Amino acid sequence: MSKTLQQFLAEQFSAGNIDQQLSDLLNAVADLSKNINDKVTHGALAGVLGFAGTDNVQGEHQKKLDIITNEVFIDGVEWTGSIAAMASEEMDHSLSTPAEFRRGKYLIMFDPLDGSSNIDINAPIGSIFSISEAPEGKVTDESFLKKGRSQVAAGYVMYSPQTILTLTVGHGVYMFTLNLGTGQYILTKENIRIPEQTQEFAINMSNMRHWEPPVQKYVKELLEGETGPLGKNFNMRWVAAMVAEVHRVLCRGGIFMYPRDNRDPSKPGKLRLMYEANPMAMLIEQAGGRATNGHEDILDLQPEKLHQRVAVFLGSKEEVDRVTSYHKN
Ligand code: AFP
Repeated sequence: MSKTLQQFLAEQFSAGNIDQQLSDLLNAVADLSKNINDKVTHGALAGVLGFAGTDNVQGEHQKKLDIITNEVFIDGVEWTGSIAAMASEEMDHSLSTPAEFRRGKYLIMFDPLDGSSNIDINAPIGSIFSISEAPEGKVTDESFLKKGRSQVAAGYVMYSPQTILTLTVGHGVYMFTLNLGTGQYILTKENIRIPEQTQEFAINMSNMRHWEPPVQKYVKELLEGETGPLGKNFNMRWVAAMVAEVHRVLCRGGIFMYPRDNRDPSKPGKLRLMYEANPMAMLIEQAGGRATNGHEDILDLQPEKLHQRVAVFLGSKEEVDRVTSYHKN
């Protein structure tokens, strides 16, 4: 009989890997993702496509689904009794659990819909979440600013041909496929390992002239293939949704890069540390890969702002080690 997410979480609880509050929170995230999946798959039929006419804290034009999915996340976790507060790409500041609900021991951060530019062209999108322990007493934005290595759980839901929830609670990486008929998430991949070597890379090549020299050098070597120093040919992918890139890396290896570039020195990259890079870095390391900002492991970075950006190099260890070493020389 196939194992459901609920069964998996009950086993993790029995093994002492998670407590009841974390189990309840993860079950709630899985449930709310089904709501998001329903809205995403109905698209134009549900009138959820297009721009909302507002901007988020990043100064980005929000899509209707960005706002809708943010509300779905808030409504889906605030009542669990598992969280003290939450933070989101779509909210300027963190939100403490309303007084009507029991305060829990965890903080949750999320990008409710990653890949917004893919929404209106029916390309892959996803939700990313990160969970850590809350401090005693009042929670502020600063309470969230802990190194990624302190996360207790991280994961994403990818909305694509299949709806797949990928999760780690610090003891390996597991994937669950949503059975639309029964509404259950079924375990379909376990103890995922990323091959140390790869012949596949992902980067937005249109930004090449803005990259720093180590990235210019590395990508040039990738393009030289077997005629260059790496001695093998590489394939390229770019899906424009981090969830889809990370999913591919977990499934078959590869290196995904979103480096800092010289366009805007105030923005050391496009991706956000707290609710994109950190949760993905936990998944990648738990699967035997590596994730750095070009200089050090992402999980060891001390956050300074809730919405700060970071350069990201993640995936097969051999290639992430290589491009990171180029930053040292
Ligand atoms: P949007 O949510 O604005 O589409 O950005 C998605 C993202 O943050 C990340 O998921 C992608 O890997 C990356 O940006 C794509 O960036 P480009 O639009 O520069 O290709």
